[in-house]
Amino acid sequence: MRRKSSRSVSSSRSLLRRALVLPAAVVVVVPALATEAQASHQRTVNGSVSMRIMDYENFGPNTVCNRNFSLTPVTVTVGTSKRVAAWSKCGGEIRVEVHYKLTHEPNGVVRVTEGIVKFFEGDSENTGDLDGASAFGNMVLFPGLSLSRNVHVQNWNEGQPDDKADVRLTLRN
Ligand SMILES: [Ca+2]
Ligand SMILES: [Ca+2]
Ligand SMILES: [Ca+2]
Repeated sequence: MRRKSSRSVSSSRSLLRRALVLPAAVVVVVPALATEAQASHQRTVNGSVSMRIMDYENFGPNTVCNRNFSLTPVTVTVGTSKRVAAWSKCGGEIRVEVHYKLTHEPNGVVRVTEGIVKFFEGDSENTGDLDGASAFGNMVLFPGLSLSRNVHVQNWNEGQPDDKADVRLTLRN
């Protein structure tokens, strides 16, 4: 049942695929060149965060919080950037924040820069007492690609190693 016309369609699609450096799965869902051009000026980044946070307690066992959540999808227009922040709280005294900047570069690439995880510990979960921070390396998200970063932070400021968090950030363009 193969026809010559279907073969030529698939070969032009593979040219397009090479030109845009897109994986096949993405190209297949795009029905026409007009839509392709339209889609290329905006990219949406999805993602998720998982955190394992420990709150040191003077008496009794330390509190451990396992948090897993999806990030609100962020759409970025080509040539522009958006800053993103997400956080979780634990044990009445700790707040862990993840910050980064998304920049939509040409060819659908989204670059993740200025990534940092901040560890706050104090009188409440809303404390401004920043006791530790870890920067994470830039991520280059090609269209259709997912990348993850694992980041450790702890209470370096007050020398309490049982106040800590292990954060995994996953982003998909
Ligand atoms: Ca504590
Ligand atoms: Ca506590
Ligand atoms: Ca503190």
